[in-house]
Parts: sequence; C-alpha cells; structure tokens
Amino acid sequence: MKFSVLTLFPEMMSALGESIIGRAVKGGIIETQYINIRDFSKDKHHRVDDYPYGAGGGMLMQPQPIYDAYKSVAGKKKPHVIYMSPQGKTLTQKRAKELSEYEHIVVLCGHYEGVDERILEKIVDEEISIGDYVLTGGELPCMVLIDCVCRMVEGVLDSRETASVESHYDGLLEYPQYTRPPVFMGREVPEILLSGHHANIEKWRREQSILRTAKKRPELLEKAELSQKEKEWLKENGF
Ligand code: 4H7
Repeated sequence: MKFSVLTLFPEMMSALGESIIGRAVKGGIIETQYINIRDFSKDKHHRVDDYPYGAGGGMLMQPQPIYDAYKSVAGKKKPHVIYMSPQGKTLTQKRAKELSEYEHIVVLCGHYEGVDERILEKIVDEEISIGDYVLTGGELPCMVLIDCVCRMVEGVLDSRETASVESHYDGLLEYPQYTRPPVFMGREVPEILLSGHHANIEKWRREQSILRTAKKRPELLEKAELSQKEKEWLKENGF
C-alpha cells in the first residue's frame, strides 16, 4: 500500500520512519512519499500562500501548487485523496480498516488557515478529522491516520502484535495486562493469570473488558455486542 503526503513540512513525517510503521516501510509492505508543495510553486519567491478574498485574517494555501503536487504523484488509476481537516468526519477504527484496502492514498495537509476551496472540489474525495480540537496544521493528523491505517494492513503487525485483542477492535476496551515481576511494590498480579487455566483466563479477560468499558467509556457499550448473560452480569456488578 502506498501513501503520498502533500505537505509544506515533509520533515515532520520522520516519525513514520520509526518503530512498527518504519519496519513495514523498510520491509516494503508500505510505501511512503512526502511531497513538498513548495517545490511546485511557480512564484519566484516560492510562495504558496496568499490573502483570502473578502478580507478576514490569516493566509490561505493557493490551489495551483497543490494541484501540481497532486498531479506529480497521481498515476493512471485515480488515488483516494484525503484532506485532514477539523471539518471532516472523525476517524474511527472501522474507517481505518476500510481505508487499509486502498492501493494508493494521497493525504493533503493544510496549514495556515487552510486551502482554497476549489482544490477541495477538484481533487479531494474525503475530509477526515482526528477529533474535535484545533491544530496548527494537518501533518500530525496525517501521521495519526497513516499509523492507524497501516497497522490494519496485512503483514504490518506480527502475530504477537495482532490487532484482534485490543481496545476498539470489538467495540470494547482492552483488559488489564501484567508482566514480570509477579509482585511490584506489594501489588500482586491477579492470581488467575498465573493459574495456566486458559478458559478461565479468557472468561476473566472478557469480563474485565466489559467492566472497564462500562466504567471508562459507557457510551461505547451501546454499540458493543454483549450476550444477554453478559448484560445481566454487568447489572449484578452495579451497572
Ligand atoms: C485544514 C483546514 C486537522 C487543516 C483548516 C487540521 C485539526 C485537525 C487545518 C486547518 C487542523 C483535526 C487552520 C484549522 C487553522 C484551525 C486555526 C490545520 N486542526 N486549520 N485553524 N482535528 N489544522 O483533525
């Protein structure tokens, strides 16, 4: 899978060269390219922004350098183009999984007060936000998106990192986990985890997931699929 990022700050993307995503890039499962929109400015001072018509503060990114940057990465087959914007639909695990099926995604990162509306109409398929708060640019949201989508791509995670037991995968939060030592500052690892009884451990983990979700993110429980038995069990535990 390939990501082409159109940005004024390509150096910011270096975080994606590290850790698990970095490994997938080195291994050739994921391809990334970072295009500096400024390289496509036709202005003699390499300007890419200008004042908005109708006044109002701030600067806007002009459409021409963005369009030419887009043309430089778009092949024969039209890529899926995403604009990172606080006006977009909020990114979810479900959408990330769907996006992982695309062969080529282009991400446009806005800066200053955003981009000229006409470039959105011309090239953008979808606007995505990473949450209801304001940032200085679309680069950090873009990295969040790429990280989240890439780890859903087959082969990016190894079997130990598997995506199937974690928060948000089945609509529930992750159960608590423990590693060595067995006693830390007087606090013991739950006995059941040391028992070696796999079925009991699975049951305990499922209960802990449900309990945690009820405590920390009760609104998630409405969408999660709980059995009648589990719903009753929750009630007995005060929820
Ligand atoms: C596109 C349009 C995404 C990109 C406007 C981007 C939050 C998110 C940006 C803006 C982003 C998110 C321009 C909006 C400057 C804020 C003061 C870059 N912020 N900006 N305004 N939630 N900022 O995903």
